[in-house]
Amino acid sequence: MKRLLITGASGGLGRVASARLGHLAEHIRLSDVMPLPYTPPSQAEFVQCNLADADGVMKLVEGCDGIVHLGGISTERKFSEILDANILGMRNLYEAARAHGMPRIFFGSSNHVTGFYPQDEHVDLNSPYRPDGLYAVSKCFGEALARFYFDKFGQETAMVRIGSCFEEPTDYRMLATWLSYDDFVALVERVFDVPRLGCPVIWGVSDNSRAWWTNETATYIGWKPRDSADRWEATLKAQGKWPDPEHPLAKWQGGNNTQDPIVKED
Ligand code: NAI
Ligand code: 15L
Repeated sequence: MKRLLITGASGGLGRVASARLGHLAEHIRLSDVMPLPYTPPSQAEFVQCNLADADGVMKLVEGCDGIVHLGGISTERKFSEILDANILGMRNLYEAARAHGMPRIFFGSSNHVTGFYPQDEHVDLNSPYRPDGLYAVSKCFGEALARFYFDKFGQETAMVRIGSCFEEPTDYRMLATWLSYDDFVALVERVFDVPRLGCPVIWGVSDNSRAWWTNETATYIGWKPRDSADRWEATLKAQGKWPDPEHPLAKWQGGNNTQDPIVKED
């Protein structure tokens, strides 16, 4: 690719993407509503932009051949914030992509779109949404929007339902949901390498024995996670991080998010 856009570049995963995806394009355009909290790699430029600003997003996407879309609200917050970043922001991004040659998109969706499934239930790609909060509802909207732009215009998107992508698993639930940084990077590489992507849903999860999700309909992507949360099981047990079976961390796939209150507007 000539130019890859990474949104949400100031966030946790954006930082990983900025540091490790430079080889995918000659130029990297990083963007976020907040300033970058680190020095960008040498071939990268930074454009500060609010995803809710349609004109700003239109300019941001111009000249890009691929987009790793990580920007947005990533936890339960006031609906007005979610609306701006995750709903208007997605609409603005897809309209800009449509105007600028439909660059392929990696969309950072979330496992919370099915957070209200119990942990003993297998969820596959045909299972109905059971979002566990308004943040999760906004990701359902994002997936529906991406699907619509594919069916109507042929816009390709990988809708990646990321599990828990952090340095290491830190609680019982993450033994099932963890996605290592290496596996995340390898998945982004495959999304931009595969000749025909289409618009698949992919569970972004490492090869954890306790995982609840499988990717049998997206094997053509050629992504095989190599890491596993299994080796943290003994440590977490020894640290006493083993919840009662009725605790949300052990009961619901969405864990503690199922208990979040609706956040009041000011
Ligand atoms: P994060 O919260 O650390 O980063 C998100 C970034 O988006 C922040 O830097 C924030 O300033 C920016 N942002 C928020 N509102 C914006 C707006 N209106 N305009 C422009 N930028 C805005 O989140 P993280 O962990 O890096 O996640 C990245 C993406 O992946 C998010 O969309 C999140 O929902 C999704 N995801 C992440 C998971 C994880 O385990 N890290 C799990 C599931 C989904
Ligand atoms: C998400 O969707 C969030 O963005 C992230 O902060 C974690 O809470 C993650 O899911 C998770 O389920 O662990």
